[in-house]
Amino acid sequence: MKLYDSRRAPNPRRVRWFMAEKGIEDVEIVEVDIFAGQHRTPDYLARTCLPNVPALEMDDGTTITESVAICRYLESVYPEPNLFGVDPREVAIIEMWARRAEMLVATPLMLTVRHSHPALAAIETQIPEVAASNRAAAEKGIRVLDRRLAESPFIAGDRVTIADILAVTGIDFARMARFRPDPELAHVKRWLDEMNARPAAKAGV
Ligand SMILES: N[C@@H](CCC(=O)N[C@@H](CS)C(=O)NCC(=O)O)C(=O)O
Repeated sequence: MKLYDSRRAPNPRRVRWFMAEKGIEDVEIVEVDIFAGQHRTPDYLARTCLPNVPALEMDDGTTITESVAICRYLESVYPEPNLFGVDPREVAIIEMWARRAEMLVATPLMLTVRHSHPALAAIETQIPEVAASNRAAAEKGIRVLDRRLAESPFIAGDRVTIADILAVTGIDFARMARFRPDPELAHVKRWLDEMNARPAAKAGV
């Protein structure tokens, strides 16, 4: 298998972190320079349909994009350690928190960076108001996480799951917009320190 990756981009980092948690080492990493437009070549688009990284090319040549779909596929091929849930109840809880992590925190933070960082003007028509409104939305979303983390060691329960990976990679990327969670959110701080101390946090960064 091949992972089409872009080292500094947050969505590919989700997959690298996920693979590191599972100890997956037999996926070839292919670096795609999105600032040079390598994800927009006819060859790349013929395989992915969308100009996005990450993309995973399976052994039979089937190629998928969408970081969470890629992680789900990898979970099927490499089931341990489990990061998506082991029974219907847990699968539903992890899915709920993964969607919240993505919609309330990670996506708003990515849009904050895309619409404010000078380097990203190369790939985005930047609108300052979009950056500001998404920053405010993410601040609210992180408060939701803080309430959850007051009662739970990790976002979806008592172990690391895909939900934690989605949230932490989004928050980390937002450093590019000088965004840090309010330090008074003690539960988020405790969780971030634990997540960033994991060996998988260093996967490909
Ligand atoms: N929903 C997709 C988003 C993928 C995405 O937006 N990737 C960014 C990098 S983080 C990208 O390919 N950007 C290239 C561009 O916007 O031209 C996923 O989860 O993989």
